[in-house]
Amino acid sequence: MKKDKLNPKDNQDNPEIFNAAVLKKIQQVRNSQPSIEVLISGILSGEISALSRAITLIESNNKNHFAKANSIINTCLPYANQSVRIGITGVPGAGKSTFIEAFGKHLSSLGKKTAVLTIDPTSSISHGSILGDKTRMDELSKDPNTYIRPSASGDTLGGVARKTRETIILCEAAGFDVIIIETVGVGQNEIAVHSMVDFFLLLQIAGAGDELQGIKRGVIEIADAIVINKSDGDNIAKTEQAKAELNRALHFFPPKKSGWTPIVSSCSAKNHQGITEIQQIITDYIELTKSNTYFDKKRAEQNEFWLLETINEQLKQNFYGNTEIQNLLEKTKKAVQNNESSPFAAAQLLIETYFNSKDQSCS
Ligand SMILES: Nc1nc2c(ncn2[C@@H]2O[C@H](COP(=O)(O)OP(=O)(O)O)[C@@H](O)[C@H]2O)c(=O)[nH]1
Ligand SMILES: [Mg+2]
Repeated sequence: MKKDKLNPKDNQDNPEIFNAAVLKKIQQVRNSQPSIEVLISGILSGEISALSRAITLIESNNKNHFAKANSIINTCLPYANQSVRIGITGVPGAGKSTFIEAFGKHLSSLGKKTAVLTIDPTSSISHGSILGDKTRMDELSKDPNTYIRPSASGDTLGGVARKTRETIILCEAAGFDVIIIETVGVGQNEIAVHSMVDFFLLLQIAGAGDELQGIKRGVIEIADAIVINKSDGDNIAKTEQAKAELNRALHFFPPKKSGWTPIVSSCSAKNHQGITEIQQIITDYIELTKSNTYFDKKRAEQNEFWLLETINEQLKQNFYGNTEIQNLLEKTKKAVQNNESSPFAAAQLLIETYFNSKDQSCS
């Protein structure tokens, strides 16, 4: 049998050979990882391979990658902020991906560079296709002006959202003019996406009923435009009716801080109809909010939100990841269930134990 130099068993009698082979392998892997400087200069000159590698560092849960990712983001930050960030939400099957394909193609024809990021923490559960899902956006992915990046799946919403936000910064530094974030409408997602975009678009389908579309009052309240998709064939009449109903409903909402009145529109993403009108709505919004300073104010508020959100997220992770707390929490849960301790007293005890364990690890 042939000896495998990388197999320790085959090299027991000659550890030098084994060590040399391993060292060479490690060296090769190290050499294939570009330095932070190379990644940064690649991103700033719009190289997609550098951008993709840096995003992979952001998405990594490896502690060694955190510092690298942070350093890249901080260096790129002064070059970011120049884009228009658009959030698109709607139930699975509403046509978000089809719409983004049509919209992205249109933007590309105007010479604009678009990055499409998707947030879908549910994808790890459903493992893909719902109602003829078009997540791959085959046509758009071939467009040289467009970059499509699905989110890291199987993470917490907070984690996915933070990584997406950092990815936005890198895409902007790489020269993308428009950043589109697609998210599945499940309530919590929209709030996270709303706090990272300038314009929030809700995609609906006519006649499905609010219940089926999972549309909560809160989502309509944060939408800057509600677009009824699939306005084609037999659906056109239903779309017009739905538009009228939505317009009536919107009258009952208080005016927005942005000074913008939300617009109800329709399109057929499949037939590429109504797309230029939607782009005009977004352009009008950006013009208005830039002239009344809301645009910059909102971005500043979003930065503050993410500062606090990140602190909350990391404190929580550190607390629940602490082994002493994990053991105590299991016991405490039982005591609380059996009414042997009040939830508040038990929480207090857990938090004190956590801080004591931190004090000890610092001294
Ligand atoms: N008739 C019609 N079908 C559409 C339209 N847009 C999307 N679809 C179809 O609806 C299904 C779901 O679309 P998809 O873009 O994957 O929806 P998503 O889950 O919201 O991203 C697919 O079969 C699409 O071909 C449209 O404008 N008209
Ligand atoms: Mg989709």
